[in-house]
Amino acid sequence: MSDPKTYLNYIGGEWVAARSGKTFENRNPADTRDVVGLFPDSGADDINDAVAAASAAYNAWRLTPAPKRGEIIFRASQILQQRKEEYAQDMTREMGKVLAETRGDVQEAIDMGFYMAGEGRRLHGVTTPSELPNKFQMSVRQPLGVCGLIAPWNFPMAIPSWKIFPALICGNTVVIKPAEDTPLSTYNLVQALIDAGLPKGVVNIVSGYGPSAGEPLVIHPDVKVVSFTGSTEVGKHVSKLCAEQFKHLSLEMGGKNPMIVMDDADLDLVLAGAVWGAFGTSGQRCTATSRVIAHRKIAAELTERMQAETRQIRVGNGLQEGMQMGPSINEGQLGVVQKYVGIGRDEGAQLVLGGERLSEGDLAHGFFHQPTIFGEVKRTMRIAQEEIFGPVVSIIPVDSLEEAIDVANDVPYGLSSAIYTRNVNNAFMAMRDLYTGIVYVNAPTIGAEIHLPFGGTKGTGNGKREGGTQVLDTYTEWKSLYVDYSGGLQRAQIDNAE
Ligand code: UN1
Repeated sequence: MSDPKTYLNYIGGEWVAARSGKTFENRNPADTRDVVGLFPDSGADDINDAVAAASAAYNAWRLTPAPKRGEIIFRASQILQQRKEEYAQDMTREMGKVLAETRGDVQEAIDMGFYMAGEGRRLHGVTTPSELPNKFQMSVRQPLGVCGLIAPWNFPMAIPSWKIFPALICGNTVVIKPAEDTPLSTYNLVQALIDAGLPKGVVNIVSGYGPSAGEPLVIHPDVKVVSFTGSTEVGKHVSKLCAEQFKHLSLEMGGKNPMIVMDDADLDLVLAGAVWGAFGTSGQRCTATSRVIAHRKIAAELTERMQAETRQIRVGNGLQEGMQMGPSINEGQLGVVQKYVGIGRDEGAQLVLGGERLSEGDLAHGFFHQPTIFGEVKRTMRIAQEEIFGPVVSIIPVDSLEEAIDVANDVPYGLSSAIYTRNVNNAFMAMRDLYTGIVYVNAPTIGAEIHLPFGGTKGTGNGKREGGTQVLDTYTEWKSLYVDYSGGLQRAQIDNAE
């Protein structure tokens, strides 16, 4: 294989190495002999440079009319459409998920771009009557300044787009630190913006690790907004750092997403949804279906059919057409999966399928693990409570809808949930009582669309949402404007009181 390409940080419109000169390797998790590229191993100095560039660019960008900002984002989405296949290939190479999924990831960024471009002609505020005569009032959204964005590796282009596009349309400037496992896809996203005519300094990329590059970004006093997607443990740390300076903070963290299957469900439909929800992206989605809460009347049949169906999944290098599941992202994550398989066995859950690393032939060069099903899982077991972020699903038998909802809610997370039933009353009961940010009926827990709010309750988030128009609240502050054209002093609450 040829020498890997060396990538640079993008600061103030210039491509520059980390000041330390250090780099790190981005390797293909399906074949670690393949080095995707060398990326800057940046530190606080590089972050300071990038924040200074973003600060310098802020005023002109803030004053650029929002529809014009939207046109640049629109063009970036068109460019992404043209490069979709190339960028999907890059993403599979650095992240491991199969091509059908990385095409979907690029598509999600395209969708987000077109959606946010349109927001440039909306960004609605509210006008409302005054309690006083000859007085006008309204509220408008104002940008905050420099946004520090920290992205995860599982959706290497989609999730950066959920952060960058809304930040920009609102008139903010950006410093983004991509995940160290998947920086190339963020570079590709930013390249599309550059080619679309984004002014220098408006978006800056600094690659590196969390403690050395992420933390200096979070604590920089000129960074007014922080948006973080990653683990609950790191999110808690980020939250404490931001609290010191009262920063706007959006957190998207873990999940332990349940799929309830009632005894009246269409089991063919359940099967397709459960296998996709659990093993799509090798289970490495915050939205992955990690618990199937099955009515006891159909639990045994469902377990048997899931085992047969899951056995058919073709696991391998996602660049090969026809593969359905790729590797874990890195050795550490594979280790987590193996650890939880051990915990599940020790806890007395029934290992129905899988449970081993895959290492025949070329698979030995990647971090592949068998799709794994545990049956007869009890709600309190660690494999039913803790996020695994790998191809492991637990089937938990229950006796009623009430018990199913109770089990579903009895975890520290609340991102996504699903119910399969043909009974409309069950469906509405679940939509009301499942305490998650997203609920699906007769569809798996994955597959959110960008124009509805995305986020979760409890340990999943801090009440913020990405997607939908709700994301704009992270990247703006409200300003209320009162215009008194009466020509006299009018005292609110006093002059018009009875
Ligand atoms: C994530 O798992 O981190 O809803 C994001 C979904 C995708 C996004 C997932 N659209 O599964």
